[in-house]
Amino acid sequence: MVYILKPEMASNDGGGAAVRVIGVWASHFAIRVYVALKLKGVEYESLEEVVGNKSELLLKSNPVHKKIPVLIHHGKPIAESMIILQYIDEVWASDDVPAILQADPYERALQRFWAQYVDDKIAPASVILRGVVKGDVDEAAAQVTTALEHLEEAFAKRGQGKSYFGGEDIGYLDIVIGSHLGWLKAVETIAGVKVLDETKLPELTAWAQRFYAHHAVRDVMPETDRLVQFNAYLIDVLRAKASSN
Ligand SMILES: N[C@@H](CCC(=O)N[C@@H](CS)C(=O)NCC(=O)O)C(=O)O
Repeated sequence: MVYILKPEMASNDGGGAAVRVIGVWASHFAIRVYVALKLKGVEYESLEEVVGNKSELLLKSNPVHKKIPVLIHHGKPIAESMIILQYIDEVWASDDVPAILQADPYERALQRFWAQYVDDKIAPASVILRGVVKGDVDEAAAQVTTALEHLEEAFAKRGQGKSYFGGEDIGYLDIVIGSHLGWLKAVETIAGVKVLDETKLPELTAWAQRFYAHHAVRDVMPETDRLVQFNAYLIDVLRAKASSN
């Protein structure tokens, strides 16, 4: 069972469930953590942050970056989504649960390379296309297109007829790229640019459909309309904060 609590309701660092996630439902960084826990079959308590009003628990748990997501495992906080994914994979490792990272060191290195590439290129361009951060919209659109073209090629080369980047099941890179899909779809509505074009990206769009349908993903991937609404709300919150400073 998944419990939903407000951060203020969480007692302290040592309280609550064994596994807690401080996050925001719409955050692609947080979605990664939810998907990884679901893939491993780990029950968790979801502590939803209020946008624009960071909880004491978040500030205490991630005092350096003050960002979500944070995984709290038996009271111990772990920050940074990609580090959290690796932690989850190491802690819940047995023959009965799927592995997130592949066994082969070279495959692992490739997946980490592409995961970092995705966060360096897609995440910053996406917030420009969403109007959350100021920047050159055409340049941002071109950056996303180039990144997706590289991923299309990488999937065709690495996937070798497999369903996912991770092979027959989703893995590290699937989770990292897949977490961006909701916002990429929302960007198409918000900015009016086609980013997931199936004629240009046949492998990637087919992979995206499989990813969305996966049992660990379907319940935590927000609907595009909700993300579009959330984006407008986020922009309002940021504007109000900027004008009050
Ligand atoms: N590199 C971090 C990025 C996390 C991040 O940027 N989180 C955003 C929400 S999507 C956040 O907490 N922003 C609040 C802020 O920047 O103050 C990760 O992978 O976890």
